[in-house]
Amino acid sequence: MISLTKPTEDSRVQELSALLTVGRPNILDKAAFLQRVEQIIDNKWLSNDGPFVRQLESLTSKLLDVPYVVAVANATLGLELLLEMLPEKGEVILPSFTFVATVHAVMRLGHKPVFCDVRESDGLMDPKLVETLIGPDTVAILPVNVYGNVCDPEALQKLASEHSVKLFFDSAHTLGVKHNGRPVGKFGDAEVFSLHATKFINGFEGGLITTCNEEIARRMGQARNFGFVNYDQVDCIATNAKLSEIHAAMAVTNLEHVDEIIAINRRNYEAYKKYLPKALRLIDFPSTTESNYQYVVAVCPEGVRDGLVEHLKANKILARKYFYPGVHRMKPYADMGFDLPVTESLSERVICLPTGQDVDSTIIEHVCSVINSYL
Ligand code: T4K
Repeated sequence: MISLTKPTEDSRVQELSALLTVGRPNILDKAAFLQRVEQIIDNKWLSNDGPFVRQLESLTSKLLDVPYVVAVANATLGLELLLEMLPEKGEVILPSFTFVATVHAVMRLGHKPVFCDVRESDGLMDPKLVETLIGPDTVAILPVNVYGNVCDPEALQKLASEHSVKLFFDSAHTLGVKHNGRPVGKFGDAEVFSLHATKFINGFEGGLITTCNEEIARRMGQARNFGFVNYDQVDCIATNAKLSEIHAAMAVTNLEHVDEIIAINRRNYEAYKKYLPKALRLIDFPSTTESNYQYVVAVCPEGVRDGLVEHLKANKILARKYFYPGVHRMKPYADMGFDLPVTESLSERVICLPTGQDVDSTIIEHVCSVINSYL
C-alpha cells in the first residue's frame, strides 16, 4: 500500500519553515480561496478556459489597462508561445542577467540568444547597447524588467520599429508596476507576467500574456490549447499551456488584495532603506516608476556576498543570489563566448532579501543587524 505522508512531515517543508526565506508565498485570504475551490469542484469545470481563468483575464485586463490578456500555465510557456509566433528563426537580443527561463525559451524555440550587458545601477538593458547588437539576423528584442524596475519602453519601441523587429517584454517581475503613470502590460508587441508561487501575486503557478494586438491575442489563445479554434478544428501545431481553474482561483483571490500586498512590500522596502548597513546599496526605483517592490535587492561590496549568504543562512535567513551566475556562464551557454563585464560583476554582488506578507520592520531590523554583524 502507498504510504501517504502529510506535507508537514516533508523534510524540505520543515527545513524551509524554520527559515526566513526569499520567495515565501503571499496568501492573503485562505478562506476565500477555499470557498472558490469548493465552487470549482461543484462546477466540475477544472480547466480549459474556465470561469476563473476568464475572471483572471478580465481582472488583469482592467488592472493593467490592456485590451487582451491570455492566461497560461506559466511565464516560461508564455514566452515560448510568443517566440514560436515569429515567422523566421534568428537572433533574439536579451540580457544574461535574468532567470534562466528567459534564455531557455529562446533556445528551445530554435532562436539564437544575443546577450546584452546591463546597467550597474539597476540591472536593466540599456537601449543604447541594444542598438549596437541589432543586425540583419535580429528577429526580436526581449528586455527583462528585473526586480520591479522597467526598461525604457519608449526607446526600445523606437528601435524595434526602426529595425522592423518584434519587441516582447519579460515582465515576470512587474505585475502592478507603472511607468510614467502607465501600467506595464501594453508595451511592445506583447508582455509576459509570472504568477509563480514566489511572485508577489501568485496562482501557485501561472502566467499572463498581455497585448494590444488582437491578432497576437487570438493566436496565443489557440497556441495554449493545441491549436484548437473550436471543438473540431485545429489550425496550427501547438502545445498545452492551459491554466487550470484552481491556479486561476488562487490568482484571482490574491489579486483582490493587490494594493494591500504592494503596500506591505513598500513598507518592507522602506524599512530595509532605514536599517540596511550603508556598505550595501539597495537597488532603487526612479521617480518615473511606481514599483510593486516585490524584490528587495542589495548590491554588496566586492568579495562579500557569498560569505554573507552563508552567514545569513547560519542565522536562519535564506537570502538568494538572484541572478547568479549570469546565464551566459551556465553550462548550456558557456561556450558561446559572451563577455559581459557588468553582468558578471553584478551577479557576484547581488543579494535578494526576504520580503512579503510574513516580513515586517522588526524582522527587517533583525535581518539587517545580522548583516551588520557579518560586515
Ligand atoms: N522570467 C523571469 C525574469 C523570472 O524571474 C522567471 C521566474 C520567469 C521568467 C519564469 O516564470 P515562471 O515560468 O516560473 O512563471 C524561482 C521561481 O521558480 C521562478 O518562478 C522565478 N522566476 C525565480 C526568480 O525564482 P527558484 O528555482 O529560485 O525557486 P524555488 O522553487 O527555489 O523557490 C525560491 C524560494 O521560495 C525557496 O527557497 C523557498 C520559497 N518557496 C518556494 C515555493 C515554490 C516557498 O516558500 N514556497 C513555495 O511554494 O526559482
